[in-house]
Amino acid sequence: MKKKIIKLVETDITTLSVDVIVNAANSSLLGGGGVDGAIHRAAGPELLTECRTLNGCPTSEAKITKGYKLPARFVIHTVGPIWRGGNHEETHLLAECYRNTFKIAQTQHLETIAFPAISTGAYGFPVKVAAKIAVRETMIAAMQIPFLKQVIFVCFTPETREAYEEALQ
Ligand code: AR6
Repeated sequence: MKKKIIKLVETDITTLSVDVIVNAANSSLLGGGGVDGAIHRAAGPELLTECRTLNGCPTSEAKITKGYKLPARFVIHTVGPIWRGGNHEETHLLAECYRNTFKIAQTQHLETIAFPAISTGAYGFPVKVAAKIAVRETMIAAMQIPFLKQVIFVCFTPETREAYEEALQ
């Protein structure tokens, strides 16, 4: 059953030894607060140096870099939508973040991937809606990518964990 590849963990995403961790970045790709800040701190300054060569990233798209000092081999940086009430294509744009991230993972043959709850912090996206999108897009990706072994959803708050548990039911 494909659902089995999904795992929920409550930890700092920068501690995970997976093929790739996903960064909830902003369109500059030059760092910020939240999970973005934590990833840049843990990866070290070489990550910022590589990010500077990427010329930013539009909302809903994704770009890959090396992981540098992280235990993860790579980082896929994606830019989630800012929640503006729900009538500005937010759900579509967030789904695209997951799709574009999985596209890169497939091209690079990455088998284990860890996601933060993209857009649900500083960008204000309701976590219950976001968790449903994350789970739905992961189930679709799991059917399309035969070598995908594990998708970890990092639940940094108890509310986030509850939202993912509900979405998985
Ligand atoms: N590990 C895992 N999850 C984390 C960590 C961590 N170390 N730290 C925070 N979270 P946010 P956004 C969770 O705000 O909403 C940045 O400044 C957090 O609890 O990091 O997409 C960027 O540069 C929440 O559940 O990302 C952008 O400007 C989730 O990660 C902007 O924030 C996402 O919260 C992006 O906002």
